[in-house]
Amino acid sequence: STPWTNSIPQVAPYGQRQQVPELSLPISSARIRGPAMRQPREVTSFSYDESRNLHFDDSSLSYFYLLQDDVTASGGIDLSAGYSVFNKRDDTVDEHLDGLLLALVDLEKRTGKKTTGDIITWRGIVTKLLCLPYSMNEGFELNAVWFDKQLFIEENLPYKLATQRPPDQRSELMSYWGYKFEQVSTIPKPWNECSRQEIESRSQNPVSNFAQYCSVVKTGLGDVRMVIAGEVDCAWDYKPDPKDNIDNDPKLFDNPLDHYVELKTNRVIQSDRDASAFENKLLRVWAQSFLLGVPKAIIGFRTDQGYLQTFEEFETQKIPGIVKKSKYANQYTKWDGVDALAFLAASLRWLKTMIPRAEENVVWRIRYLPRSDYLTLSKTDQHSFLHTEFVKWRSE
Ligand code: 0WD
Ligand code: CA
Repeated sequence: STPWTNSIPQVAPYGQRQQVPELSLPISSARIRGPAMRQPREVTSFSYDESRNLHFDDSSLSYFYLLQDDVTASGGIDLSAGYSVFNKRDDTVDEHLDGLLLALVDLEKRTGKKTTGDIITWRGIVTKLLCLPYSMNEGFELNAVWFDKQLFIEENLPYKLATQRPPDQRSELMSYWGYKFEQVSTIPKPWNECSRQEIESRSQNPVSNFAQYCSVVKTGLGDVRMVIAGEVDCAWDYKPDPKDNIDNDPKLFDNPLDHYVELKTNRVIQSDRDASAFENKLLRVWAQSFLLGVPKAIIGFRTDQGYLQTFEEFETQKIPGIVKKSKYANQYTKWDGVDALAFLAASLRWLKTMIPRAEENVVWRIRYLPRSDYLTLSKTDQHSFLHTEFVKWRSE
């Protein structure tokens, strides 16, 4: 393996530094070997409805329902159907960490306990760090703030909006195919609670991406504990009722995370090049599912014209091995899950130690410039992005 894998970055705890610390972390040498990922545990969940209102329940959770025969018999399902009536959320609206923080207020009011963890953020942010050693063409900016002895991290949306190239018609359509696939492969209630009518008409309504179901999990890597929230596309069968889990015997525990599924679409694989592109894409699929403890991804394969041809299940834990053994991806593009996790461990520890925890409510900017060798950190004069209701609750 590579020479840097055993080198631990020289990051002294902030308080021990006399000089202004060099606030940068080298991507290619920052590796902490071996810290174990804690098994994620769901602490709560919440839903956005069709009007983007929040509910602290599972109302927007969907359930997988798609038969291979339905896909094959029709000669492929047209994923462009209904594109002209797509109800698309305006993603230039900055929601910060609002949904997650309000769900924590709800949880903490119910249980009377503060949710512990060093870092609180969206799963998508952690995915970016986990994939960074193999996604060095994509820049990003994050904002971070210490509050109530916890480090909150969000995406710096203005940077994203200013740097993303305006989507062309083709990529808009392709992203619609992803949402359409979610619609044709899910039903709003578990199968045994759905009428035939509900099942058969599931793809009749206009597609919308307003409604979302999110799971909030506690997890951790090395000595950094995290609370992360991420969107879960659907449950495979059902979600266990917490009331059925009051028995504290771990052997009897029906873990809600075990039932979750990530949905994705990909072009049908017809060449070695397609296979290698797919294996690169599996990095993100693995990363986002792994972080939340989602055991299964279902990939819908579609033609270049957007016709769904087939779908296939991938076990999250088997994805790194599939890519490692494959002959398609070459040694330069091949990713390694262990190395990606080693970088994540180093970067989380770096953030936790380098952002001065005594300075609460000061916003720090974390930057990765495309193709650069470093993650960097700088102080801003912005005010905290945390929802006022959360701040008020935690200040009581
Ligand atoms: O940096 C992020 N991840 C952001 C997340 C930036 C701004 C907003 N959000 C919100 C999302 O709207 C959602 O409410 O955070 C919540 C959960 O996000 P996540 O699970 O952390 O997001 P990520 O892991 O990046 O993406 C998961 C899915 C995507 O599906 P695919 O299969 O393409 O990975 O969440 C959706 C998207 O469908 N998604 C969004 N939908 C609308 N607007 C957005 C967005 N800004 N970000 C992710
Ligand atoms: Ca998805």
